[in-house]
Amino acid sequence: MNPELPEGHRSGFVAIFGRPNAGKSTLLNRVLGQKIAIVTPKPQTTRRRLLGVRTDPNWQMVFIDTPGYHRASGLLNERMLTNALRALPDADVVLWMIDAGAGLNELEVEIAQRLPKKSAVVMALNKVDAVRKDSLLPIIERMASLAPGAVIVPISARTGEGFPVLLESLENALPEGPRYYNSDTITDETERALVAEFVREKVMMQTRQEIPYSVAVTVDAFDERPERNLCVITATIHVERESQKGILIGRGGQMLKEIGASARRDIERLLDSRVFLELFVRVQKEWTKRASTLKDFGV
Ligand SMILES: Nc1nc2c(ncn2[C@@H]2O[C@H](COP(=O)(O)OP(=O)(O)OP(=O)(O)O)[C@@H](O)[C@H]2O)c(=O)[nH]1
Ligand SMILES: [Mg+2]
Repeated sequence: MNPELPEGHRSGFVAIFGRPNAGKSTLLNRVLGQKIAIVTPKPQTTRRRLLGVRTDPNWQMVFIDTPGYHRASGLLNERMLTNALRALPDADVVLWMIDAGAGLNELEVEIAQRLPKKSAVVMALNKVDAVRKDSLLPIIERMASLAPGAVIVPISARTGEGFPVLLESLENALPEGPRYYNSDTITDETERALVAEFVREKVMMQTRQEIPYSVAVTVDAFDERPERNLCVITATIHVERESQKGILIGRGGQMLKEIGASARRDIERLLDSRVFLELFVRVQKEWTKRASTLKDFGV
């Protein structure tokens, strides 16, 4: 253990687990006080595990944001479910998020049985800002019966309501341990990988139906020019069909221009630099159905 750490220093891995759209990635960004995880109103936004670290003088929490659990069909969805479940065995604490507007059903009963026995469970009842307070009690009772002994905290990841209580509950659930990461580490993701995700977020926001789920983004060039406070980035948006490419580019390139402009704003904040972002669209037939392309696209 690092000798400068206070006695009783706590640390551990916190797996953020829940259905698609429960607000897991919103919570991760709140934990970190900055955006690294993409968030959209559409379910199944997060495709793979994403690590975020928060360090306090007395503790360090290593959060793993995961894809939402669901009944998977299709290779991409199955891979996303596997990515979520794989985070569980390593978790000291499972932070199970329930959307107060959606409640829980048989799927949660099944999930409760899959939780690792050795992990502590903290349940967050999220989006309490969006529902009537008197609808919460029945859900809390069901949550308590699903995971006896779990701490239950009503929160709003969006407004921050209840968040300090949640953080304290997580701290109490951590075992004693060392710092696993430097105190200034926020994530182990590369800037390139975060940039690709930020572009994918804007594509998901701007498109409908199957297109949000048919898109992968790769960063082809990432050229930092600190003397000009500029970063020149080229990225490709991969789609499955020619028709999707047409929609993404839009009339006179308008759609692609809007995606680029909103992604650039987020990327500039992330890199704290001016950004020149050039986007291309490319058809990769049936990439969501092939293991090799899923691997190329980091899913
Ligand atoms: N009203 C309200 N909306 C929220 C809250 N937390 C998240 N949201 C919204 O819920 C939607 C989904 O949020 P995400 O953070 O992407 O959810 P997620 O659990 O990561 O979803 P997946 O990655 O698809 O599994 C977004 O539109 C968020 O803005 C909350 O506390 N209150
Ligand atoms: Mg997410």
